[in-house]
Order: sequence, then C-alpha cells, then structure tokens
Amino acid sequence: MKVVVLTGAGISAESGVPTFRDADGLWEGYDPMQVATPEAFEADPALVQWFYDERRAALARVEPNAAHRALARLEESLGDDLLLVTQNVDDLHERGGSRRVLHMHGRLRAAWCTACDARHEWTGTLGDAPACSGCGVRALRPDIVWFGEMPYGMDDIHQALWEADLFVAIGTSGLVYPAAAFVHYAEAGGAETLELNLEASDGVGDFRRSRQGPATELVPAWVEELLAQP
Ligand code: BV8
Repeated sequence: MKVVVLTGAGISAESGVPTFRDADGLWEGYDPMQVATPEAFEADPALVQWFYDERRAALARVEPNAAHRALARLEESLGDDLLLVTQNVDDLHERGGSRRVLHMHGRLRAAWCTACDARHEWTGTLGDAPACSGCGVRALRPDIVWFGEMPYGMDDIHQALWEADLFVAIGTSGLVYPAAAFVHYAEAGGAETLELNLEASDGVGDFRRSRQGPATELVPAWVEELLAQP
C-alpha cells in the first residue's frame, strides 16, 4: 500500500511548538508578510534573521511526541511505500525516528548561502552574519520557503500523490498552497483520503474520512489500525 502523509504545525503543537493560526499562534504576534517573505528579508534582514534565530533556538527546548514516533513506526513498516511530507520547519519528525522526511517549506536547522547557493546544517544564529563555510561570503539566510517562493520537492510530491492508495493530512489548517491542494491530486489519482486534526479544518469536506482529536491520540491509533490491516 502506497501512503502519502502531509503534516502541519498541529502535529508539533503538543510538543510545545506554537502553531501559526491557533489562538496563541505565531501569526498572532507577527504579520507573516513582515517576517516570512523575500521582500520582508530585503527590507529588514535583522528582524527576519532574529525571528528565525529565536525559533531555531527554541527547538532545543522541545521534544518529539507520540504522533511523531508513530509515523516513524509506520516508516519502519512501509519503507519506501511511505512518503512523509511536512510543512513544518522543525526537526521533530527526525528526532522522533523518521529517516526520510520531505520538508517542503524548508528547515530551521539549515542555512542557505545566497552567494554560492550551498545549504548547510545550522543550529546557531544567522543574525550575526556568519561566513558561509563554502565560499566565505557573509550571505547566509534561513533555508525556509517564504510566501511567494517555490516549495521544495514538488515533482516528487505530485508523483507520490498520483500513485498513492492513501493520503492523510495531519495537523494542518489546509490554508496554505500548494500543500492545501494535495488532497485534490490524491483524490484524482484514486486515493482514499483522511484528515486527522484537532478540529475539522476548512477543507475537511475535501476528504473522504476525517477524525478530530489531538494528534498524540489520533495518530498512534490510526497507525496501529493501518498496520493491523491484512
Ligand atoms: C508559492 C515557512 C508560487 C515559513 C510557510 C491565494 C490562493 C492560492 C495561493 C495563494 C493565494 N495568495 C497567496 C498564495 C500563495 C501562498 C499561500 O498559499 N498563501 C495563503 C496564506 C493563501 N503560498 C505561497 O506563497 C507558497 N509559494 O505559492 O509559490 C511560486 C510559483 C512559481 C515560482 C515561484 C513561486 C509558499 C508557501 C510556504 C510559506 N511558508 N512556512 C515559516 O514557517 O516561518 S507556510 C506556514 O503555513 C508554515 O509552513 C505552516 O506549516 C503552513 C501551514 O500552516 P499549518 O501547518 O496548517 O499550521 P496552522 O497553524 O495554519 O494550522 C494548524 C492546524 O493544526 C489547525 O488546523 C489546528 O486545528 C491543528 N491543531 C492544533 N493543535 C493540534 C492540531 N491538530 C492535532 N493535534 C493538535 N494538538
């Protein structure tokens, strides 16, 4: 069985990572157009670097939860028949045991050199303009896909959605494109579709099945159910 799982901020919420659009979400405090676009970075690089430095540092204070670990168990069982795509920029899937994670919106723990295009694993700050270890130029930005930028891995994702037997969206409000359209691709390819979310998202009507509840309860239960199928 070929499965594509798409996760959003909701899968990391119970680990203490703020979501974007919930009551205490990130966008409550910051206008995404001020901190998550190339124009914002051009206009005020210090603010944008600080915004991501803070979130990168906060990763050291959170741990993966039962939902992340359940998806790692699913990967152990399905191997390459599972594609885990995440909109999240945290590293909790990897720290929860997943080995193959497609971060379509980039990663907090990566830096992108705008001088030589190199990517580097990065756990420290970027606001102090460190030099690229490749070309030496002080031109590193967060390796994050901002609004108006092309997400990573789109060809692989579309291929996997087309071939999928099952598409599951976990902890996402389904408001950001192109991720919000994945369910339509999966449906067109003949896949079964399921939404697992704290509450029904605006796009819940696009899914054949949906369950509401916290990810740490819904995801382990769903994985055990799937793995128990003949
Ligand atoms: C692009 C990195 C084109 C930054 C992010 C009008 C129509 C269609 C598209 C557009 C449009 N206007 C503008 C666009 C394009 C735009 C877009 O979609 N805008 C939206 C706002 C309308 N999209 C883009 O710009 C994308 N690029 O289109 O490029 C292009 C074409 C050619 C060439 C070049 C370019 C790029 C989008 C990526 C932007 N970057 N992140 C950062 O992280 O700082 S998006 C950001 O939102 C995060 O990645 C986040 O993951 C993503 C989606 O949010 P969610 O993950 O869903 O989080 P949210 O808080 O919204 O929801 C949480 C959910 O969890 C809730 O439903 C809640 O109920 C649930 N939950 C909470 N707790 C729990 C839980 N569930 C379970 N258990 C719990 N405990």
